[in-house]
Amino acid sequence: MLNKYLKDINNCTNEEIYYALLEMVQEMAEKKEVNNSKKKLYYISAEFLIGKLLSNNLINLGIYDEVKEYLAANGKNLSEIEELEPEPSLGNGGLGRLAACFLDSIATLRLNGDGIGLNYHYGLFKQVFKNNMQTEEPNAWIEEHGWLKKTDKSYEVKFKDFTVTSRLYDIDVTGYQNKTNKLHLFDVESVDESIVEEGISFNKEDITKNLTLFLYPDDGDEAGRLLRIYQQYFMVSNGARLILDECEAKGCNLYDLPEYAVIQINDTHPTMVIPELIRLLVERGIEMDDAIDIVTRTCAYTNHTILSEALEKWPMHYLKKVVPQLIPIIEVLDNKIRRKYRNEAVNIIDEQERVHMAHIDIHYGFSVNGVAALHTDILKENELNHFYQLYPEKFNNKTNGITFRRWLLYSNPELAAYISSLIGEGYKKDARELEKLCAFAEDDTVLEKILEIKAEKKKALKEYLKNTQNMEINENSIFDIQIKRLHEYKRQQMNVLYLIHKYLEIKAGKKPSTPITAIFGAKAAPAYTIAQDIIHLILCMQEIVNKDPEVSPYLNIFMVENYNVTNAEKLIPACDVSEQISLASKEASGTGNMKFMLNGAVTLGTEDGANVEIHQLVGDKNIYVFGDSSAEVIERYKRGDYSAKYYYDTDEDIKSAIDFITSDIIMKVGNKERLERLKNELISKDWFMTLPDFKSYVKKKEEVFKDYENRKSWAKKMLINISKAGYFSSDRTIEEYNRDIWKL
Ligand code: 26Q
Repeated sequence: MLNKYLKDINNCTNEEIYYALLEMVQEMAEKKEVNNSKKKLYYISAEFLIGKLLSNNLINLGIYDEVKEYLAANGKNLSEIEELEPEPSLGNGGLGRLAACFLDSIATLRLNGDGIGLNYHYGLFKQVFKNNMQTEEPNAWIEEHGWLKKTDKSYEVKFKDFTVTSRLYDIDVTGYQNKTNKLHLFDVESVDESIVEEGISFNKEDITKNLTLFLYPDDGDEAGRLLRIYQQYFMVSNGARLILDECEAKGCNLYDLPEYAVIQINDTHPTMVIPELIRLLVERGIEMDDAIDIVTRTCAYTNHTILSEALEKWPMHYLKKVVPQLIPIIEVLDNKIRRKYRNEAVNIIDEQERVHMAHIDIHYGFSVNGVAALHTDILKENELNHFYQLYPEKFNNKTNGITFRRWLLYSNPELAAYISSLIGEGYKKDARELEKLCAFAEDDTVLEKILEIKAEKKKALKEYLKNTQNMEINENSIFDIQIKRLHEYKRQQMNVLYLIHKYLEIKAGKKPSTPITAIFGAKAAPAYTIAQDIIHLILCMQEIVNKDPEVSPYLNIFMVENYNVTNAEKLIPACDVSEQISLASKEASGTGNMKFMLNGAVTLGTEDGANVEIHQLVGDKNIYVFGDSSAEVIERYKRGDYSAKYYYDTDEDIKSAIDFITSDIIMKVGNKERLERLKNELISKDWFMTLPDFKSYVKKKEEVFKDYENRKSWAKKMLINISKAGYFSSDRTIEEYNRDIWKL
């Protein structure tokens, strides 16, 4: 097989080998069986953060080892070849990566399900640090030869003042030793990459040219927000027609649509698929009431956030400007609710003429799910309580999961091979078998080997960061890692306040017995000023700490540039301490927490999102939990009496850490405006309550670092974490979606 593509391998450049492998994988994927059963799932999402595909596909097709060995035997190195593959950045973070893990599991479980999304030419921006600040550049990932396959599918999509022609591109999604599904990505034929100016700025006016250029970071200016509506409608209008076409081709008469299709709406971003489908059904001769009923039985909604500012509410005048054809339908949907319930809180259009997208999903879908047990409980009891009272039967929980193919077999083959040698290969198909590892919790040889593998992965990370980011990290230190989008609720600012505190302690002569390396990775939305300020503070501290000969033997700080899937694959296996420190009640689930645990890191976290379930699984001894509970936090918000100033005034450690932000030492490397703004924010607002948790965070962290010294008992914690991670396989999550919602 390989010989056909790699005839004269010795004379091939790495690039030629890459393209040959790509072609081979595509041909093999095409030959795989496709599930053509009657009912199909459509997972519709504005984001699919798929990461590089070559190795993942080789693993799923079962030829990774063979290819790697064949290349090695001919003096070639697969890792070097992989470096040539550009990473598509078709997602912001968790929600987009979840969609990618789900596609992998859907195909692996032989379910009939495809993804529908957009083909952003530059995806999310590439992050470049300059003067200790983030700048943004386009990430061009589409190449002449790549994974995208141009199809003959194309639709005319009408907006108020113009029409665009779409083009569908497909990416094959291989399942592990199984079938192949499709990721359908729609693009605009008239898109024009040349309108991008400096950085990521471009002319926002000409929609026909810019519609699929960029993925929107989770906020934006006025023109940007309008463009986001154009994108959303473009995605759902194409998606809805693709779905109806496929169903009709199978003999569906449209009244029986729910027997042919189930649409999972990934957060509110694709919500317009509901009115759009109703519009299309009515256009095809179905009565409005019937169309509404059909669509309600076809659509299901997943909520990923309880931050009210992140729940999409589009002003009516925006929608009128972009998609006037949906207005009469949205008004009908709203009127029905007003007549039926007479409760302001559940209306679709509010008094300020804003359309609440989540309300459309809940009223006109048959299922509403949260993404972790605590998150779903909070939705039911608080944020969506009015809706829960109306439709208790619609609400259900689906705790997130991750694909073990990418986050263990590929990222950490050393650990995977060792696990196989202990408990066999069964865990690769049934992740719960990892529990068999518990039997080795007292086995010194096993514990030593686990530590050895961790040390090896730490060395590999050191090499990687040296080569790609010119960083010098100490492999004999504790790797303490926080990698995730920059957001105040995730509280990177608390971690950096700790590091300031530690720096001041070391300066005062109190030195940690094992050196600590704190690693961050995070992109901030360009318009999210405080998030940019926090990145600035981290980068300033990196410069100060690493350059100080008194401090750097004991403490180092590194912020990796352009955190993405590819570098997550290197960082996660090397981690000792996994930072999951969101303000309790704010992180819907988190999925990085699961990836770390699977790779033998120990969690330092609040009782939030899926951390709660990790805690229940591993028990008190194998996780470090601190901070106020979600109930306490929710109560404090309700009382509205939180005063950050009080903590600043009454706690010496807090005061000196915060004051350091504007000290002469930082001002030498930093920007006065940014640092003063951040300090002021922490003292006067601190909306995500960093200060009340600070003391217990510092205390817990000291306990973690002390426990790390006892290598054997630490190794046992690692082993228990790995053995209990099976629950977080996305195969389990997808089985539950199918059992309770999709019923394929
Ligand atoms: C909204 C409007 C305009 C522009 C952008 C957006 C936007 C884009 C992306 C809003 C939100 C997002 C992303 C949300 C997200 O990633 N949520 C995370 O989802 C994960 C998967 O369920 C959870 O594990 C995380 O807890 C949650 O934060």
